[in-house]
Amino acid sequence: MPTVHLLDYVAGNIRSLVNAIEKVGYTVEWVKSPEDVEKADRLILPGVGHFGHCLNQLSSAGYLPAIRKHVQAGKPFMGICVGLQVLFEGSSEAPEVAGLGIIKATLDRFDDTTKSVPHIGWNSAASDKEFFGLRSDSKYYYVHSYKVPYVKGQLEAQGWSVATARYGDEEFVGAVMKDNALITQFHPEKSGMAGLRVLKAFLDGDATSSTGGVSTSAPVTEGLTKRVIACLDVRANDSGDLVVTKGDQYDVREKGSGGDVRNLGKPVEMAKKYYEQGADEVTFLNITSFRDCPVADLPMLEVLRQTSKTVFVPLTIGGGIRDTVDTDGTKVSALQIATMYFKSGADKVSIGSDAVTAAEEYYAAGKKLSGKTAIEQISKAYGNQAVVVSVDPKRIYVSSPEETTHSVVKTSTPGPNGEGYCWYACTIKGGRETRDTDVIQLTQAVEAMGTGEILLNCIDKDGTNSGFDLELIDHVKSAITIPVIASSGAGNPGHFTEVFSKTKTDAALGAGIFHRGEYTVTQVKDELIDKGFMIRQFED
Ligand code: 1PR
Repeated sequence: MPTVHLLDYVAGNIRSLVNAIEKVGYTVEWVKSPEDVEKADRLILPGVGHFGHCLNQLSSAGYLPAIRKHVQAGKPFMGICVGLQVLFEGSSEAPEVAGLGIIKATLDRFDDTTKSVPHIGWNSAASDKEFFGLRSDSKYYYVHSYKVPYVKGQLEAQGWSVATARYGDEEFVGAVMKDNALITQFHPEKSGMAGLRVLKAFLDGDATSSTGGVSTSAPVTEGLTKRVIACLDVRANDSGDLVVTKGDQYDVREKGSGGDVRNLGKPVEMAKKYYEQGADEVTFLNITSFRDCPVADLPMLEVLRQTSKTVFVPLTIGGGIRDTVDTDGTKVSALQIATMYFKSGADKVSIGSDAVTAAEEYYAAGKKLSGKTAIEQISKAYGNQAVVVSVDPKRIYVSSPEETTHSVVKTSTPGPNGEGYCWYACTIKGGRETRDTDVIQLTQAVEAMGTGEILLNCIDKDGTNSGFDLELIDHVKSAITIPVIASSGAGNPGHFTEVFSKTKTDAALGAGIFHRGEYTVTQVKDELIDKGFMIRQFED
């Protein structure tokens, strides 16, 4: 098999890129020193995380001159995400750090006054000239807070062809190419078939690859799509097998005393099924901690390794991401656990209970960041986009706002005694312990710590098939700027339409609706398309 050189400077989920490269018929040779770059024919520089951190890493290992030489010699080069950004002159993310300056332009942050930042999800890379298999009617997976603003003619004057995307009222650079170089802000390895096509065209050296996409003069609807996410709660059942399960208000046992853990299927197979139905992301929540197992043997690591071979959209893993002690007594940090998951194919980790504890400590310290929380450490090492906080709130009803110091919502579904207000209490340990911290306190604290996204469950709604808690979603959306994934209660495609039309949620997640075979992800997306939402369509 032909080879490609991959420069890994600890940039997060490199496994998916390797899987994607192998899927399109190439093998990876690792670049271990600047001399290896000189030997490389095709070179890929992946990247997630912080612009300054990335450049400092590359600089201290002596890679920058070798990369510059490779690109300027016109040899095949692909930069992905921060691997794109380093080719520019600089970024407001780290004004003191200079980029390679091969492309004369700088990056700045998306404006978050009118939209969620980071920009996470599926967007276009549209161009009046197709290159490297890019199609103006395809959608690609982006995750970043800083972008190269598109200024018509600026990069073209330097000889680059440009594909752009639009987020709110900002148009930015999605990909550029010149000769044998293709650099993309999006992640081809996470962009389903559309991304694999781009990767293959680059590796084949097929810069003018014609894909049969839309004629370039066709109108293209640009913008971020609404994401539909499939969530798999995974645990060992009573016979010790790893199964996908699903609770009603977090109770995963069949009704009746001594009921078995509900077994709805096998995690790897189900993830593949949802990917092929068009799920924009797949989330695994490990709802037992597999306490008796050494950390390095966590069953979810193998689930991720297997899943990432066939599922080319982002994978999130949650459950048990916290500092812990291994079975042999060794201390293992949350960052080390997250690293194992990233190396196994996860793109994001989702933190539940530990985030609540961290938020409580943050307020107790007078809103001072300690730098020591799992959220801060993981986001510093892998970027904000790699950290999701999974919130498990439940309603506490009150008759008037004065009855509590917490942020309340005036509710249209009053409490059991006719109470007209409620606040949302955070829970930990899978909903078993309720804390005196509300959902606004929690989400604002974890946003300050560097969380990239909120997975907003709702225990009252979980498994009820009665629709999302719109009041909860509005409440949280109005308090933070990072994206929110609405979760809990989806029972039919109309519930997805409802949550996207009545709230500003960035994504919506379903579990039971898909596992019980009531509806497919495709049916949900068809309904959304029918109602006029911009949605990524699955490409074979
Ligand atoms: O606290 O960091 O170890 O994380 C534990 C994680 O496991 C948390 O994300 C928590 O939400 C999840 N979890 C713990 N216990 C349960 C349980 O069900 N007994 N699952 C549980 C929560 C996840 C929801 C569900 C939606 C949609 N379920 O995301 O998928 O409610 O369901 P629906 O569409 O069927 O209504 P830590």
